[in-house]
Amino acid sequence: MAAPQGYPLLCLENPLLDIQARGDDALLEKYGLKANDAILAEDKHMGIYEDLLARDAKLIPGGAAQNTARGAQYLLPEQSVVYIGCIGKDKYGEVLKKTCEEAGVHTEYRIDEAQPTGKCGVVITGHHRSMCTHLAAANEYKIEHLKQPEIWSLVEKAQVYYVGGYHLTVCVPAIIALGEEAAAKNKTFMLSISAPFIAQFFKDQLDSVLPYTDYTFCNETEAIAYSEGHQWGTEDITEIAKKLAQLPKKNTQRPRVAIVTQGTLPTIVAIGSATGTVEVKEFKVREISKEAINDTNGAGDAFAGGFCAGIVAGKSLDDSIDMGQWLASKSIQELGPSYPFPKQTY
Ligand code: 26A
Repeated sequence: MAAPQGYPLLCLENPLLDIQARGDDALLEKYGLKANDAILAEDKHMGIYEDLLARDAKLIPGGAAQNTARGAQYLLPEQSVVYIGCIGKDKYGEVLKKTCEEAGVHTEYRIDEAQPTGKCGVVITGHHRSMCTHLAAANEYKIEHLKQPEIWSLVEKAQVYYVGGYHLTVCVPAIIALGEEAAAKNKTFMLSISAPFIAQFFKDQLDSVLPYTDYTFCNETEAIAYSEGHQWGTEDITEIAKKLAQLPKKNTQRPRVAIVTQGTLPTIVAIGSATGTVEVKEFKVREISKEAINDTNGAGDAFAGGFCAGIVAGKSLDDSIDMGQWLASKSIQELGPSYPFPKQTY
């Protein structure tokens, strides 16, 4: 049962189960994968899940924004986060639901009768990860599901929206509906670009939702992919962050903030203003020793989770960035996009 008062943070995207194992160059080559990438699976990739399972793969709850939702709830009081997406009627779907419940995230999954729960094959080589996603049921989320009265009332009760850019491959109208709601009522709308292929191949979809964003997240490779796709003629991360902050904006009552993470390099934050000026800030990451790193899969999602928690809790921009960096440093010491248990406090 949904809490009658609703949840301040609402996250939308693709619920996936990660099938993660260590791989090697031969496995990457077999499926034509880059060491560090995220793609949508085509027919030729479908064997990868069996191959990963044969390599003693771990089944880990994933889906980028679902990881962010669990991360934000980790730092917030009970009943702060609701997550929306579509799963199948199967064991993998049950696992996702249970993991969210244990993390205190309320889920409003649509359950598709025909398609299985989506999965993401994750090939780990060193500190790289290559992700190959078969969306299946996750691809079946439609605007009419979001507009169902019991779901839409949760949308209305939320104050902050976080959408994973991966959902641009699934249901743009749902993202726009959240953006419109946020803009109309001066609530906060955040979106992560999620992967270079979103900036390259879902460019128009991305550009149709960016005007709604109060906070735009990306990492350095996504920033460069966006710049290339828009012929900005620069690979300078600070320049790109500034331009992202200055893109047209629907809700002019809030400045646009563009946040670019760059692994262990400082996070670049560009803050736009109504007058067209942009302020840039840099934040060092919380460094941990190489030996303490387990895997970096989900680091960006964890960062966004900590940041969202800060914003929902009414913290300053600087404090929210620090909460993101704290949670990211915790997550990379775990296997996959997970958080320490028992709970550590910020
Ligand atoms: C549509 N695609 C490609 C995806 C994803 C995705 N989440 C949603 N949609 N491809 C990979 N992921 C998730 O990213 C997390 C790491 O940042 C993986 O499930 C993984 O948990």
